[in-house]
Amino acid sequence: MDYDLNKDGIVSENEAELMARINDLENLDKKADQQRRMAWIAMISMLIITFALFLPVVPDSRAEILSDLVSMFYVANAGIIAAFFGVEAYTSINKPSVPVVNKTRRPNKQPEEDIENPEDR
Ligand SMILES: [Ca+2]
Repeated sequence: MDYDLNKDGIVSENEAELMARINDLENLDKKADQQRRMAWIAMISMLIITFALFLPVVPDSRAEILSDLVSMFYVANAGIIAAFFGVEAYTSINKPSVPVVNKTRRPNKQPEEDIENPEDR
């Protein structure tokens, strides 16, 4: 990735900070995608194993042997799904998903901002 955004040959502190922030956001995005994918796989695999056990090709004896394993599988996958929703709820409470800057921007504040900036006069 090119860190010299304005192509002046120098990576300034602002550019480095901005790129670090962009990298952090991209990593958070990838992490969220991965967690969402894991939750989907956990849900879908629970459905698949349930249907697979009721297929006629699976003998009753094998289903009986697997019953302990399958019940553990359900608990583990339910744990993944619960953790996913728990983390989603926790992070949405503690920090806004949308940057605060966008929420507090008020277009009717323009005249006051001009007064505050003496260079504009
Ligand atoms: Ca630069």
